[in-house]
Amino acid sequence: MTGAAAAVEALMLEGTPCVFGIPGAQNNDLWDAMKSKRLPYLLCTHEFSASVMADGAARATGRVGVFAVIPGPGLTNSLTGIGEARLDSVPLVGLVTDIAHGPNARAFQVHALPTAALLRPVCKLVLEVRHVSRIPLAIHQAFQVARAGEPGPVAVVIPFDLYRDVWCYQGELPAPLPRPLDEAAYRHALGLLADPSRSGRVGIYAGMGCHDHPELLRAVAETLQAPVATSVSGKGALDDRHPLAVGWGYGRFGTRTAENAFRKVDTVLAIGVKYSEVSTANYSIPPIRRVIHVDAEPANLGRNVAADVAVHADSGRFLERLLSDSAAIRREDDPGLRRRIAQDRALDRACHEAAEITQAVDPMRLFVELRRQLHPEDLIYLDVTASTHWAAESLWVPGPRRYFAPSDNQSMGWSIPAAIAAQAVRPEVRVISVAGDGCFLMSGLETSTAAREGLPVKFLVLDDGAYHYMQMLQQPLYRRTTATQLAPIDYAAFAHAMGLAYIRIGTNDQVPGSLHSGLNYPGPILIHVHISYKGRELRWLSALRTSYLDKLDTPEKLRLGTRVAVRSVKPFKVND
Ligand SMILES: Cc1ncc(C[n+]2csc(CCOP(=O)(O)OP(=O)(O)O)c2C)c(N)n1
Ligand SMILES: [Mg+2]
Repeated sequence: MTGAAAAVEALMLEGTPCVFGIPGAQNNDLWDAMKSKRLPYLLCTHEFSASVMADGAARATGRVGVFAVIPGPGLTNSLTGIGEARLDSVPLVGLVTDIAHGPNARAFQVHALPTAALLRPVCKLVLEVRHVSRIPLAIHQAFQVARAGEPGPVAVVIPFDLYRDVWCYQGELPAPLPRPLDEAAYRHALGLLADPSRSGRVGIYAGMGCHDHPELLRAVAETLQAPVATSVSGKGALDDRHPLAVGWGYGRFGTRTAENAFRKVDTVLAIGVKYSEVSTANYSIPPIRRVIHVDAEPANLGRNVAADVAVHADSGRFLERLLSDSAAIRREDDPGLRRRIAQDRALDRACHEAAEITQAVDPMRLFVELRRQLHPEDLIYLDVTASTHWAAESLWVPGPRRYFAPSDNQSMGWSIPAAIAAQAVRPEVRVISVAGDGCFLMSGLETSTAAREGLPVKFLVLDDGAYHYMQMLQQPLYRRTTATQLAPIDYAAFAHAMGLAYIRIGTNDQVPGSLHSGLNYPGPILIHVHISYKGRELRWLSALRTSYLDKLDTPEKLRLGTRVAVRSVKPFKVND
């Protein structure tokens, strides 16, 4: 078998649903083998999309996402998406073709950038193949490592000439790596949870690591009578309709319900979560008396929030063990807690529903309507827009792996390729992406892929003609905005050019009807929302601002105060 055929067989043995990428002279053998062996592939328009598509598909399915790129520009284009998967703990395998390295390899080959060296800082592991016989083994090892512990991207670097070499293989899958559970630390955590006089009221903070164990999480929460808050990427780990679900983030930046519920919490049980900068609005998470931190990666434990008990464990194994000890940790039914949560959630909802902006669409009006109209199985991909924080606050997510955002690398343009890939591997569900207009300009041409393939993604673009996210960070500190205005775009013409249907939503009144028409259109459609952010309070931003100012030292505060005072009285150019 050729190296290319062996690579494809290995991918098929791993159950790869689709390979995302763009062919080039160095990996045409691989693409040809995919076609011969009927391994599904999806051609994208830019390799940023290749890695992001693998990420989007992985998040939607819980399985390893796969992409294939050429060395040089294909590789460097893909680095942003690999970086997102690295920081957001998403399992990817990248088949990165390399230049030839054998004794007869020539100097100055095309795309001769240092492939493995470029990949190493952004990958969990880079496997360099130097002989055709190693190709399947390296691919299987890559899948194993990508899934193990804290998931992440693994690159398999294969010099192109090896794809054409021939070898005799025995196809064989290695056993999965064991899921960790530090028994001593578990006992310690159990001891604390089983003693209410020490642990008091328990609250659960659930991250992305909980997505594959929603039933275990629910059962543990009910046993402990614990309110459950999630990180942004953990949204849906517990169905938001559950009476113990309090929404996202337990500080001033998340839902009011979570903030209130966690004021009364004495011990937080944080599972599969990293307390990263964005998900804590610049580390402004309130301190809680006792912290039990559970994570599959020991280096994550207690990093930003000191842990009284640090448990190196796979979330599923930890939750299973806790349930097997449920008699020891069971708390009395607490109808008062459930009533308070229900009241706070009703209050949160009422705040979201009040339209505060009338000159164009109020972002909350859009998300409240999305919440009403989404089906429980729908997948929604958010981008790096100011709106992502309104969405996190207001969208209720009825289960795991339905709500996705690029959390810790904040890669603009991510939602579009991620949503297309999700639709490719999950054709039975409706997939929606929500991008700001700035994000849309980064990867909007990828919508042509949805049109070409007939993938009926609903692409929402929130058009405010600007980088509002940057404006809201710049304005209070500099009293002006710089480099934030976007060119006006004719979105109807753009949709037509890409082969998408088009609908525009210009006012709050149009939101229910037009959103309904757009979401129920049978094919891919651009839903162009003329949005205005002027005047809407954003809890995440207020918390971020306070935390930022609190952390400045006195000279920095003085400099900032002087700048703000001077610019407040001097006329200045508002924009750009
Ligand atoms: C690739 C990349 N470049 C720059 C940034 C910094 N950044 C974060 S949000 C943002 C603006 C987003 O604008 P838009 O998509 O229009 O969203 P809006 O906030 O206006 O809804 C920028 C430039 C980033 N996160 N990623
Ligand atoms: Mg914008």
